Amino acid sequence: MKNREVADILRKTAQLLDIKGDNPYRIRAYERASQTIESLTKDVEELAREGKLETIPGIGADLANKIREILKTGTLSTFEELKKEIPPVLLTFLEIPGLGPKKVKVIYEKYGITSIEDLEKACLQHKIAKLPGFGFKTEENILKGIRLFRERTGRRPLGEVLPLAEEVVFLLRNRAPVIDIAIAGSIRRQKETVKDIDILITTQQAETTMKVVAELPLVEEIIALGDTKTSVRLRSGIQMDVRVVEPEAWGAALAYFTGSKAHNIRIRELALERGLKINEYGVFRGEERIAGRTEEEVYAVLGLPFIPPELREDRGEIEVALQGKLPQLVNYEDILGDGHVHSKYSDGSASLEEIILKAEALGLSWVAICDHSQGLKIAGGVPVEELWKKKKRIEELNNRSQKVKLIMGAEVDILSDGTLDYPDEVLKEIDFVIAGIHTGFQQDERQITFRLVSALKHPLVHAIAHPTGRVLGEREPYAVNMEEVLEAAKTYGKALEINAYYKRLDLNDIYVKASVEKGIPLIIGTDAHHVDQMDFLKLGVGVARRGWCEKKDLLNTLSYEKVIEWSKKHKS
Ligand code: DGT
Ligand code: CA
Repeated sequence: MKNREVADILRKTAQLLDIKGDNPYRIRAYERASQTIESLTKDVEELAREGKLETIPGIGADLANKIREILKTGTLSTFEELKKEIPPVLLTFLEIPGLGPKKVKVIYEKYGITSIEDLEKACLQHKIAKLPGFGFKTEENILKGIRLFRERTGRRPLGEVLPLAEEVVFLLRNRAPVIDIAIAGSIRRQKETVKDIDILITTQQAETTMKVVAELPLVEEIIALGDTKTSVRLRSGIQMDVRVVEPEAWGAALAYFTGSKAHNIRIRELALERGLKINEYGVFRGEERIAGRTEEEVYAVLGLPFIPPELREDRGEIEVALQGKLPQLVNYEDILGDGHVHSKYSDGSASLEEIILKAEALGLSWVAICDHSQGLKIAGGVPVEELWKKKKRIEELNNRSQKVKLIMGAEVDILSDGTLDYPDEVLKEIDFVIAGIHTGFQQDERQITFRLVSALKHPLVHAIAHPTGRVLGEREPYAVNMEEVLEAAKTYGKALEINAYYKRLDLNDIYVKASVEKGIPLIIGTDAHHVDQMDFLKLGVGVARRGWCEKKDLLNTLSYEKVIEWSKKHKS
């Protein structure tokens, strides 16, 4: 057993004792022991084997016995007894900010509440405020805590999960006898947030492969271990399901587990109309499997071309596929530049030279250096004199650097009244002006929309940065009428950004699709404040593809010369 698991049982025991109202010294002893074991650099199992448990500071004979019991039986009888008295689900209540053991105890004893949903309901009915020692303020805090708890334990940004999934694939390719391996589910569809990691495998040796899965260094806990399906929880807290499928069903399983569910349902209807049956094992006419080996084959027998995973959301992709009118989605390889990178001139960590090197490594041919404008002091906004130095430096570097050109840009703050944070005579000298809202998020819809539309109308502005202002899991979009913003972008011929920073992805897929339909130019910008973050470009391409973007819809696919040409044309 790992130190973490032993510590976990000791901590939960302490918490249940606390909810029960047990002796504080006893509770404290379990708590301390849990913390000690958790922070131990040596393996607790090894210490037990060497008979050295008592040498751990704070672990006396009694606790040493308990630890030996945990190591031997996998649990603790005290803990098991407590679980009979107090529902262990109350332990999750303790993870809600604003709730401690004393309050959990009262809530449970008074109302017998054992689920977060019931707790929320009781708060909304003001039953919690009535309890002794609670009140309306506490009730409000609990509601806020429930929201935060849900965000924390709910969906994760794709940018956080994708690298984990890719590492798993890399490790399994190297360590296990896999033939085919692929990431399925929402990750394959490049959805902005994901619930879990879905992996599909074909192999001749299922048992061996699943053993390797269970022993991956990223795995924290095995939920279920089987020959066809293994579920684990990774250290980062996210669940991963790995399925082994037979080679004849690879394509059918990949299609099924890529989803989305809504897309699958439509596909199934289409199959039924043709007298066929489709499931994760194949497409069947009666008993006979007529397709299943590849996804292409599965779609083909339904009379469809291959539909890219990013489109599989039942947003009209099946209809246009039937008409043979699927969009030619933009590819990562089509991207020639990054439209939004911060340098040391504002709050970025990289020099212009470092940005050029990174761009070269990514195979890009241009980068727009968009540092913050003068008034945004907390983000190192660039004063006008500095801006001229930056411009001169960019010109020098562009004369020297052949492969990668820098574009003299600025991320100009749109002030509360809709005016811009540099005067026109300064803006005139900037080749890519991307305007964005960084303050006054609380203004009403009318004012926020007015600010964005004013910026779009401004003759020296080229684009709007992160148009809705949302930050995944942290900040809702500001109140804005996006229809008006899109209409203004179209009217004035301005671009909207697909901000590719992993927590923004703003515009989202829905607004990207709406922009494409209106013919509004889009530009992907990573908003990188560190060169590593320029890798987020891929996430931006994911959003673009989910929004049905073709090569022509993205300014990033233009050569440096063409972007400069576009920039001049759109500065009237
Ligand atoms: P999420 O929530 O980020 O995990 O999103 P998905 O799409 O990865 O959803 P997940 O992991 O629950 O299921 C993976 C795929 O399996 C899903 O996209 C479609 C398929 N699937 C799951 N449940 C059903 C179902 O009830 N009916 C059909 N037709 N397909 C399903
Ligand atoms: Ca999933």
